[in-house]
Formats: sequence, structure tokens, C-alpha cells
Amino acid sequence: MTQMTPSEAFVETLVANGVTDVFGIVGSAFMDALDLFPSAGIRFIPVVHEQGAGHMADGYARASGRHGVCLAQNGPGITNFVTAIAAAYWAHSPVVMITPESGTMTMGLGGFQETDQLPIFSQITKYQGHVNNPRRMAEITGRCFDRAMLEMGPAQLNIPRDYLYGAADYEIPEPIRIERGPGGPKSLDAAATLLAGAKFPVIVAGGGIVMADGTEPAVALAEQLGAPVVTSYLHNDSFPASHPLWCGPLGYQGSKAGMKLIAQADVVLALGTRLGPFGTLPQHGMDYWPKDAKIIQIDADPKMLGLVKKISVGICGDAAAAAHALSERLANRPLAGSASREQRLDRVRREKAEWEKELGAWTQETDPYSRQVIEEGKSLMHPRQMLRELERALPKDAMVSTDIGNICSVSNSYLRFERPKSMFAAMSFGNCGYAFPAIIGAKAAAPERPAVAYVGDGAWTMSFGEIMTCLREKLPVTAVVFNNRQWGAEKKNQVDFYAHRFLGTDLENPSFAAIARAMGAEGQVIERLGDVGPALEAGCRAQRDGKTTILEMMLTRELGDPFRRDALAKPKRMLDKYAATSVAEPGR
Ligand SMILES: Cc1ncc(C[n+]2csc(CCOP(=O)(O)OP(=O)(O)O)c2C)c(N)n1
Ligand SMILES: [Mg+2]
Repeated sequence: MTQMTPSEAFVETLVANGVTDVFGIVGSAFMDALDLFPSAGIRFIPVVHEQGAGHMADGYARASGRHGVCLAQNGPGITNFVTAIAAAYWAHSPVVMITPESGTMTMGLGGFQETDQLPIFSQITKYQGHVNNPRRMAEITGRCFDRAMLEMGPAQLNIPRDYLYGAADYEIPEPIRIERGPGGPKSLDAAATLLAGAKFPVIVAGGGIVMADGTEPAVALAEQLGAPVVTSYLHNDSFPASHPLWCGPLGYQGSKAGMKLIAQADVVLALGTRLGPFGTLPQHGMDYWPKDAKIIQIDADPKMLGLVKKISVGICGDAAAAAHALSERLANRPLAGSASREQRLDRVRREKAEWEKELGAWTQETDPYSRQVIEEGKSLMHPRQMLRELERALPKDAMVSTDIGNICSVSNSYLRFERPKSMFAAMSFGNCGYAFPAIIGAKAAAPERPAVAYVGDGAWTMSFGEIMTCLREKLPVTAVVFNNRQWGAEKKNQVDFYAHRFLGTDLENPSFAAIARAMGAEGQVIERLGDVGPALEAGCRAQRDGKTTILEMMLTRELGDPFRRDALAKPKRMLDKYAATSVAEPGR
């Protein structure tokens, strides 16, 4: 036990947990602790908006596999965190959000910047620690860091602001890091038996592999089984794209090859994935999920096992350790799939070649609305062609974040990676405005890697203020802004279901490149396909000189398939007043 102030105990506990970077906006509530950061070796990274700080902490955590930390002023600073923490929750990011609250002597009196900060986050955190006595500062701070890592999700550390002052005896707790094992031997045995008997095994590689850095055991198991591997929705970095067994991503705007192959499976090994419902919806007109296949699901969170899809075997374990344990069990065991291995590999080659050919020829959308707007914007680039150029020009070790939008979604087919912790999509929370701050956080964690954000123009207007953070804090990134002058993903619903009644979906944009330049970044308007790749390469190179580049891509208004065909219906109206809006087809 050492006597210190609670601020010191708090900061010492951050140090014990290896914290070197904290994102936030300064506030009186925590100034006494902030004042210690430089001496503790902690960098405070001031941002433009607390939502940005939360997303940066998320990107930082996902790129590094360590905690991302964010901190803000009680009341409004904390409520600004909400969206980012909800996003981190669904991205399984170990974000520790530090929320100083009103002082204990005025709490409940409706003083300044007061709100009850725990209920707000109760459904979007894995753990909430409240420092109910200043003498428990180190203990509860440490527990938040432990729980964020143990449960892979956000933890909240709520501190009445007056509890940072005073003095007490503290012991700084050692971080508790629990090693994850491969799962129970009985379930592993059962899984091995199913896999050994499989004639057409297919692996779904999920975020669990990314988090466990489990490429090697996943590749070894796939090779042993001769199993095609599809990546789960928005985890395109869970299996190396150059591997012959890689078949591309499942889900919205994913790989037809992967979908056609998984449709053949008699046994599916869901390796580190919760099999989220959105990620396995029918696509490209194909209801590809193999309903009669036996499913083995491996997830570190037992609550995910069998939650969405009916499973034959559930394994609560680390994806990498479980893959390794299954390989051991399958060694020297006859595999029913061996006889057809070559046929299967041949099928993989054929399906992939066919899909690549189709994708290469799919230069533009061909639905009537898209044809019309292509005609109106003849000098503009087609999104798919631009995405292909970006794909070709991306440096091998690049990290890419993607936002929520039509073009970002279409990019799913054109994003391939060789190593985990390379793709940071706005996951199931699906909030616009995610990608840019997330990539800034990733860059802070991995400054040596090129960092690229894909962002629609609508989402860009929510987030571009953080250009200032890039410049002030020397966190250089490249943002590719898809300027199609519309909230495209939502407009697509009005095209398909509301007879082109475009309400709130057209955008009038200023020049984003000019704004970027005015802010002190590099800004470039790209109008020709031939300029896309060189501009991206130059932007990534410029990061080495500390430069942030905004590439404004001038695109037609064509739109790919919608997000939620499953969740919309043609309009039905009962009142005469609204009869005109019951029309669902344009021109009728
Ligand atoms: C914070 C937030 N607000 C609204 C939405 C609903 N939404 C989903 S996609 C989308 C349109 C995105 O437009 P843009 O960023 O321009 O990309 P585009 O679809 O045009 O490619 C909107 C508004 C959302 N997902 N998140
Ligand atoms: Mg747009």
C-alpha cells in the first residue's frame, strides 16, 4: 500500500494496464488527473467531438488488440460518447470509456452538467464500474480494464469528479488477463468427428480469428480439410485473400463464389463468428445458407452459441486455439472429404474465376434508375470501376475502414486483405460517420501502416471535422470520399419502394477537397478513373511525411442493391389524404 491521491491511483492504474494514448476533449471534471498524464507517459489526444474520440478508441483497440481509451467532461461530453460506444459494443472492441460525473455533494440537485451516466450506457457496455468511494479508485479502474479485455467490449468507468481529490493508501492491481482455451474436450471431439465425416466442409472465418491473430491455425485447418473458406460479413481480414481456399466474404454485396460454395456444404465450421443475422441474408438473389448442413460454431462468448443459427456442436473457446485443437484431433484420421478434395478445390477455382470475371465486367449498375442517372452524369465515374482501381492501388499492409452507405457496402466485394486487423468496418450498429475517426484511431495504434477510410459524402459531413485532429495531432490518414451528392443507401429505398419520391436524400455539397485544403490538409478532386489509383498511392505515401489527404471522388448517382430489402414493404395507405403516396412504382 502506498499513500497517494485518487488521481494518482487512477493514472497509475492506467499505466499498469499499458495505456499510452487517451482520446477525448478536455474538461474540468478530470483536469487533476489529466495534469499527470505527461509524467505518466500517457498521451492525451484532443479531438473535435467526443463521438470521434469514442470511434478513435474503437479503431485503436481493433488495430492494436489492446484497450482503446476515451475520456470526456461530465454530462454533455459523456452523452456525446453514446453512438461511438454502441458501435464499439457491436464491434467487440475493448474500449474503456472514462466518465467523470457530477460531484457527490450536488448530485441529484440538478446542478451543472448533471445526468445519470450509468443507465445511458447500461445496454451498450460489458461492464460498468462506479467508483463509490475514492479509496476504491485503483480497484475499480483496474476492474474496468480487466472486464473490457475479458469480455471483449466497452467498459465504463464512472467517477464522481470530487473523488479525484484527497489521499488514501492504494495498491495498484495487477491486470488480470485470462488466457482463452480451445473449448471443452467433449465438444472438440464431437466437432472433429463431424468434420472427419464431412464430404463438403466449409469454414466461415469470423472476427474471432482477427482478434486472436489466428491466421496460421485457420489456414492449417482449412488445408487439412481441403475446405473452402468464406469470411463472415465485414471481417474480410479474417483469412488471407491470396490463399487458394479463400472464397471471399459472405453477406451484403459479398462474393457469389463464397455463397455458391457454402450452399454445397454438408458441415459448416463457424470459426469465431456469432453468425449475425444480417451477415447471412440472401444476396444476389441467392438464398445460399445451407439449411440442412450440420453447423459447428466456435465463439469465445458462450451466449453466441446457437443464438442465430441452429447448431449441432457449440464450442466455447478461442478461435485460434480451437482451430489448432481440431487440427490435432484430425491428424492421422481418415477424412470422408479426402476422396473429393481435388474436385472441391477445382470447384473453388472455377467459382472464384467466374465471380472475378463477373465482377470485372460489372462496371456499372443496370437497373432503370441507375441507367437514368448515369445518363445525367456522363462525365462522372462509375462507383464499381472506381472501387476496383482503389483495390488495385491499396498498399499490401494497408488498414481500411469503411462507413455505412451504398458505395461503402458495394466495396465489400473489392476489399481483400492478407493479415488480420486490417479492416475496420462500421459493424452491426451501422452508424454513418464511423469510418473516418475509426481510421484515425487505428493510425494512432499502428503509425507505420497506411491508413485509408472509405466514406460516403453524407457520412463525411458528419465526421470531417476530425481532419483537424489528424493535423493537430500528426495522425496522417487518407480519406476517400464518395461524392454522389445523395444519401444513396436510403435513396435506394425510395427508388425501390417509394416511386422515386426523394425526401431528404438529395445532397448539395460544397467542394470537400477545397474544405480539406482550407483546413490545412491535402485535398484533391478526382474525376477520371485513371487518376484514382495514382492518387490513392500518393495519399498513402504522403502519410509518411505526416500529410493527411482527402480524395473527393466524383461519381454518378447509380446505386447498388439495397441494404434491407428484407425489412421494407410497398407503401399501403388507408386515408384519402395520403392516397397519392400509395404508388410504389415510378411513372404509374
Ligand atoms: C448516424 C446514422 N444516421 C442515419 C443512418 C441511415 N443511413 C444509412 S446509410 C445512409 C446514407 C449514407 O449516405 P452516404 O454516406 O452519402 O453514402 P452513399 O449511400 O451515398 O454511398 C443513411 C442516412 C445511419 N446509418 N446512421
Ligand atoms: Mg452519398
